[in-house]
Amino acid sequence: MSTRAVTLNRHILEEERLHPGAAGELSELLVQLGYAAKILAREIGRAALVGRLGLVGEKNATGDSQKKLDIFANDTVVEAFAQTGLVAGVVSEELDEVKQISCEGKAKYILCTDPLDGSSNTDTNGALGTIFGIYRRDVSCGCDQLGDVLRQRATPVAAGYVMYGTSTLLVYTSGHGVAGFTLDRELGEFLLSHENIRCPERGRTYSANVARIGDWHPNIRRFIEHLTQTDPASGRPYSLRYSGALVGDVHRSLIEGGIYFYPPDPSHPEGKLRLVYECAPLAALVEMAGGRASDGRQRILDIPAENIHQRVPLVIGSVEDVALYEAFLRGEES
Ligand code: FDP
Repeated sequence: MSTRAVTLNRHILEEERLHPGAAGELSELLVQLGYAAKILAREIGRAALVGRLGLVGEKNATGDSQKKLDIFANDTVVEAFAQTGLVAGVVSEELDEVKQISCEGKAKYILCTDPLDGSSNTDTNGALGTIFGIYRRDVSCGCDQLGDVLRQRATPVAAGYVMYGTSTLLVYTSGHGVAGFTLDRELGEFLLSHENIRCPERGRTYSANVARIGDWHPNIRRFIEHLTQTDPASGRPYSLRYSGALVGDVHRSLIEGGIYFYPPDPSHPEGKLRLVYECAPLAALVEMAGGRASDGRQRILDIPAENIHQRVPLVIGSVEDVALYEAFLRGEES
């Protein structure tokens, strides 16, 4: 291993130097995220050996059954950020309300997180993730963490995900492109492995739970028929790839191109995925890499949050593939 390898912490510091007046606070939060990710990678890896698989017997804020790993992941991420004193509140898939942490002026940030994305995969050794968006709050509004979250519509100051798959990968943006870091377990360091990630303009795969196709808008069914028709000149048919973890499927689309979508259906009339801590952070990251994210009609990052667990439809990935989905949904293609 060469000492020329760029560690996550060095990369964070180098980005901080791009802002001469920066106080290093965002850097501190990103370092903590890296630390939490290492703990989670270790515990997910040995969960089957230490009795940490399976259900707790409770439902979380959005009605999903909670797994032991959900709770562990939530506690780990919340503690890692709370320790810094820089975070006023945390919104998490696993918490009913905004977790209030501090009202001090120093606490300039709000963390929105799905600490364990794809938790239906825990007991089958499938891909899992942690999604995060760090937002700057309006400290002049006093101690109003809920208001701070609901006022957020702009791009987070930093966003990304950790993917616990065949390796552990941390991918983030803080407004200077998108970079990915692979965990070297022996060194205990995340090392830069994916520099300046750009999402290809088109892909050859689609990710969706097509078991629900009968419940989707007929124009979405037409879109799938289009993707699966054979037309070598335009790269069709697209292959279906669906991991059951949003992070895993978005990661594939980010690296190789392609599209992930979760449309509304009768069981999820507003869509299934959560705006504030799943869709918006991933949208910010994918857009920074040159991709696109919408609810099929409008940009995810333009949708106002009405409540912290709000659900929206999500279409995300390569710019041309997402634009084509939107055109089909509008009925402009058939
Ligand atoms: P999960 O419920 O297992 O946490 O975040 C929600 C999510 O997983 C996504 O990661 C995933 O893409 C989707 O839901 C899977 O939903 P379906 O089982 O309905 O396909």
